[in-house]
Amino acid sequence: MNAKLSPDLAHEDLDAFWMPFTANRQFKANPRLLARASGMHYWTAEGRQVLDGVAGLWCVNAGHGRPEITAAVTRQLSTMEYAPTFQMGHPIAFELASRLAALAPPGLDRVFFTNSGSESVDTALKIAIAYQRARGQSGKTRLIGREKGYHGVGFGGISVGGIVNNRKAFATAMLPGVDHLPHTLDIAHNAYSRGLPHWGKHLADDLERLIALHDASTIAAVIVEPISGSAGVILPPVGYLQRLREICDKNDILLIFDEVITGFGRTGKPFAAQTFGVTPDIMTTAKGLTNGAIPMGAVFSHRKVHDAFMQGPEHLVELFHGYTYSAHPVACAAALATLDVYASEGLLERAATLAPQWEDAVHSLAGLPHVVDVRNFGLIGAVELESRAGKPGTRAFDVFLRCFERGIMVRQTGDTIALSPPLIIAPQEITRLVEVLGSVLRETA
Ligand code: PXG
Ligand code: PLP
Repeated sequence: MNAKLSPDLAHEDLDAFWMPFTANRQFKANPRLLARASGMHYWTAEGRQVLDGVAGLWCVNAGHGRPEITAAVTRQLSTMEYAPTFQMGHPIAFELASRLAALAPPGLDRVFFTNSGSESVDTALKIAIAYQRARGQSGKTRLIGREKGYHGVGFGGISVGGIVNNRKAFATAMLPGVDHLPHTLDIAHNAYSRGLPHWGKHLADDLERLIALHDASTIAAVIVEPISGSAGVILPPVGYLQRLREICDKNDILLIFDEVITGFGRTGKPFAAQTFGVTPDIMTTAKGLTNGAIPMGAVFSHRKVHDAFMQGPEHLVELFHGYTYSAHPVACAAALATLDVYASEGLLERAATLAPQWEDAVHSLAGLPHVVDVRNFGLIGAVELESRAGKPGTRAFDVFLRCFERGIMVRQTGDTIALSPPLIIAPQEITRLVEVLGSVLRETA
């Protein structure tokens, strides 16, 4: 028998699941259980409808319960549920890689499959270091990340990442030879910027300082999120990413964009690299690749990076890396169906169309109690609240809870409320999302 989905689960029934990134005891004392989803909505175990303001966790870009994806997954499960991709192949893996290569920024047309964003990041970091070695630069092993960066939870990802709570318990276990750029959040200069902030391009120049300190001959790659989501929506100042690209080029350092959140239409083009007109050497993705239906990630490498590996004897494995479930056939089927939905409904460009209404809507929250900043880009929004003295995060958590009770799902990180709805959102749903959030902000002390 399948587990029952009952609204009156006894407390014991919740004990065994050690929940990720959750205050387990607080949650289990007062659980929020989701039972069903369709389109823009979840339904709770009690049957209450909740408007999804965060696309699950930034992944359900085409909305919930897409029958095209369900059908493709079901068909694949009954045709071939699993096939290895170590020294074997299956056709839709190649088809998917080609489809993705065609969507990617110019040159990024070699695709390595993973099962999550964290695995994509681990893969990209390993490719970067092995690439330098493959071309005779084996001293280039250092990695440069950024303060407040989120690159998943693998040891590689937390090492280049810059979120203190994700790192401090593991401090001595992290990768050696990692340094960090400063983050680009500066409320004093940039509060209430509409779209990209204009102040802060010079923060990219810190990369030159790190290069002077460590020497370019020791640095393999720089990894940044074009827009960071997890740390509370931090935008790149105008010109900042271009400047990082210039400095990397000048110093023969690879630039990796972590597009796990920004990929697949969130910024109004397939990838933020295209929106911002800056092409990285490696790009990590996951989430929207399968609309969240089946776990999958993909790492896009520039052909020059890939080709550096293809030099030795042809019978040898070029990259000693891969996952049992790399290019899992069911995930490939889900991804192909997802790409079809995105294409037929123009969803990878829809955020650009909605962006003006979205920007006005989220900025209408400026001036409400405790709001200190509002940020937006594409179909991403954030409202930053002043922290309660001595109790950081509690104000935004209260807002999150009240929003859920009022029928909208938002995401809280620290004292920031983040919004990233499915790209199918209707204009009147944008209005409703922001109205409910606004009324909750008005009544939260
Ligand atoms: N890189 C980036 C830029 C991410 O945003 C990951 C890597 C890791 O992906 P996986 O699939 O291993 O979780 C992420 C994930 C939030 C939130 O609310 C963001 C993520 C995950 C969960 C919640 O901001 N990002
Ligand atoms: N641990 C053991 C003992 C294994 O045999 C394997 C894979 O064969 C792994 C971990 C890695 O699992 P995956 O390939 O799913 O990442």
